[in-house]
Amino acid sequence: MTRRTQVGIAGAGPAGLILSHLLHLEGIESIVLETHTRPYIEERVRAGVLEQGTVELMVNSGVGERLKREGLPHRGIGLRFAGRSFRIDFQDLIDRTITVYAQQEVIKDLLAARIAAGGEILFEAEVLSMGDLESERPRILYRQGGEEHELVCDFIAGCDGFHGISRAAAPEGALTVFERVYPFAWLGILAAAPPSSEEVTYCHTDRGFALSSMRSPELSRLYLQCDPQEDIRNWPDARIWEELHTRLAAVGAQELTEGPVLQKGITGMRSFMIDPMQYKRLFLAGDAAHIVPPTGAKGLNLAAVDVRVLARALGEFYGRGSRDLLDRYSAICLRHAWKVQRFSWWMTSMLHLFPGDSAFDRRRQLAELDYLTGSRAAQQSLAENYVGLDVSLNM
Ligand code: RFL
Ligand code: PHB
Repeated sequence: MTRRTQVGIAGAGPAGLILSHLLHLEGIESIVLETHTRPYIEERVRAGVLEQGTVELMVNSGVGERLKREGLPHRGIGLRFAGRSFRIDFQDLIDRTITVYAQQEVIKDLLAARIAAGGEILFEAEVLSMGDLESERPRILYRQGGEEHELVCDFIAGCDGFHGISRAAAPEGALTVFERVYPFAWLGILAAAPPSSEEVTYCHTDRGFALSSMRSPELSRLYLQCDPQEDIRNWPDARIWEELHTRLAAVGAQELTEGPVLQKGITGMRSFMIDPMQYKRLFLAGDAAHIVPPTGAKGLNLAAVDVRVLARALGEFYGRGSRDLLDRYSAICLRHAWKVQRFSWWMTSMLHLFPGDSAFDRRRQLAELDYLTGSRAAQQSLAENYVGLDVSLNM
């Protein structure tokens, strides 16, 4: 079967769904193709920290009701090192805040809004390839229900994440890749236990990095730095809790509360960028275009920025016939994404134990943390990056 739409979107992650929603508000039609089922993507545990700009985007576009009710506004983060605890108070430093709200809840809210508005999200529809990208009618070949189908569009948005196929649809050599793979991973758990810190808390220790976060007053999200080759079977729950107790310990810190582990997994860490984020009528957004290490809590927020720019550019194209913003899409997004990449790399390198680190390297990290917690200027710099930098449309 051949179908037709204005914008064909590969992937129903945050990038694809926010884009489809914003396009609908601009009166532009789209079809989203998602390889997984709806329950699968609604339960996938991932990010949890929303920048103020992401919250405003959800609220101002009419999908922020539950987020406003159930999201946990946080006015800062915690930092622990050398056995001591510190707070970075964003509200006090820059008068802005972040919100803890699980990525899968963002997905549920967007899906519900799209489906209520008659939007087309095709589940278990796997994108196989893309073609005719140089023409005015690019096409997506996908498989659904055991059969191959074609979607003919004006534009394609590649929102299919890091392991998707859309990046590879651009010809060899069209996109330059910039990459750094880190020599560690995060072992993450979701536990039915009240959070052990009031705010998202980053810990630098001699045994490696740890992070205490949360999803709700009853659910903790905790991470431990581990070897990227680590086998999760080597980490029974008791060992995870013991290691968390050791790494999260600090003077005056709240006691870690244990509870049943509901989910656990290991995620490798990398920085990855492509330039440009566009090939002809294919526009790449979110993790399909860039990956940041999770230490800055940026991935979802970066995806939201990309598609906000893309929706506006497509709005100008269909509304006024102007290609100007579409032509600048990649430059605008990359300028922002590189700053976010820099911040995520900085947080990662300040807080993790790198294999082969010398005593000098460790002392330098501690001096950096000491400087940060002692300088309002340094804290302000962290705060404005963590809460989210403004995006300039002027290039
Ligand atoms: P996604 O979410 O990966 O969505 C891509 C979608 O495309 C589908 N897909 C296909 N569909 C059809 N055909 C194909 N051939 C397809 N191939 C793939 C996939 O099934 C999927 O539904 O990408 P998107 O939309 O760009 O969103 C990016 C975010 O999901 C990601 O950056 C964040 O989760 C990263 N991240 C965090 N970001 C934050 O902003 N704050 C955080 O606190 C945060 N913590 C995290 C994170 C990511 C983590 N993991 C597991 C990678 C913590 C972790 C542990
Ligand atoms: C999370 O709550 O999952 C989380 C918080 C902060 C990060 C990464 C992940 O930097």
